[in-house]
Amino acid sequence: MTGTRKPALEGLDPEGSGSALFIDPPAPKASSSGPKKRPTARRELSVEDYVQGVLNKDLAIMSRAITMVESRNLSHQLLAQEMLLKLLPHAGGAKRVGISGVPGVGKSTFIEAFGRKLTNEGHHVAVLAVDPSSSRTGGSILGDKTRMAKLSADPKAFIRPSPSAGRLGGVARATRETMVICEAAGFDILLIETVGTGQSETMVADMVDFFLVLMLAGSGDELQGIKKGILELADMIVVNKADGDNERKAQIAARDYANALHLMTAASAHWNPPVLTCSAMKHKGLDDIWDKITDHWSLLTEHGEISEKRQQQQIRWMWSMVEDRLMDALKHHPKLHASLPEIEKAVSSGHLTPTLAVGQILTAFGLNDPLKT
Ligand SMILES: Nc1nc2c(ncn2[C@@H]2O[C@H](COP(=O)(O)OP(=O)(O)OP(=O)(O)O)[C@@H](O)[C@H]2O)c(=O)[nH]1
Ligand SMILES: [Mg+2]
Repeated sequence: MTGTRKPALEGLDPEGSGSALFIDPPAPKASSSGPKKRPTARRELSVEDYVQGVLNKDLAIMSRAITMVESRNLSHQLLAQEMLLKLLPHAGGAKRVGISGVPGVGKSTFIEAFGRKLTNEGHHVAVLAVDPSSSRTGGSILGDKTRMAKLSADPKAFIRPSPSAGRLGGVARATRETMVICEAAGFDILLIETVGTGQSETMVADMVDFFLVLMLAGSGDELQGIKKGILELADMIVVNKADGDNERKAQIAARDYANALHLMTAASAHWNPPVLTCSAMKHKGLDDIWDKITDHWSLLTEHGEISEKRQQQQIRWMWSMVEDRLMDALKHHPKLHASLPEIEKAVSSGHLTPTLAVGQILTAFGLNDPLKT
């Protein structure tokens, strides 16, 4: 770390490869809500305009700042990084909660109800999403804003759809940087929604303080279908749709999940992930869920675990970006681009050992082959 701004910005990826790969950044107009929206003539804003706008909680400028973060245009990326450096000292003040679950589990319904509960209690809630497959749905798993009609119109809430489809790393980077903007703007609760599919769940779990997994009661054998990894990520499991005829089934499922969790070693010495039930539709169980999240926050803060978790997340994130960028540079290296298929063929047919192939690849990339030095 040099402490000066310029070197920090030198690491930008000029082509946006390995990071922001957005086909069509969402227009700010479609995704902002709130009281300070102005019918802006779209003049160019300086870094300082963005920083001041965000700090003043100007939602229109905040939206534009997020668009800069999502852009693959190099000058936008430079501007965004400079802005983020200035916003960072003002960030970090929110509780960051990830919310995951299979399609149809009720994520949108839950966030609408839960978000409203929180804004009614005086919180400022930002809802973001990570959905790398979102091109399918036109840019967003939060496209179904009808399910969040009240929250969308709530002046204490800010809903931002997932960045358009791109590589998961790029989508996740934009979301992380958007979190900085939302926190600097004073949102004290961030809800990060993700689809219940392996990799994006892991990504989101690694950018939040608390990872909540919504589940459904099934036919009694749900534990067979549950992905093992998800139990390791979850800070809490909530069985949704515990209403009407389904209520009893939900209770039984909750007990089964609790038993399964019991067999696992908890990620934190101070927290055993609880299992609750709720009905997002009937607004039942939401208070208990929030109580658990705040209990978790207090306990882990008390033991210094939140700040440590965040520090580790930042470091892991940096390395994962380094890996992405290096792999990208390697695969697109002019000397390698053409020869990689041949090398792969030689390895698969047994004409070349993988170790020797690695040597060839590294040498072509300009690095030393350890076997030859
Ligand atoms: N009975 C009942 N139905 C619910 C509840 N929560 C959601 N639903 C219904 O379940 C369906 C799916 O809800 P969504 O909120 O769209 O689910 P989602 O997880 O956001 O789905 P995707 O956006 O497709 O991933 C809708 O028909 C909801 O009305 C609940 O608590 N009880
Ligand atoms: Mg949804």
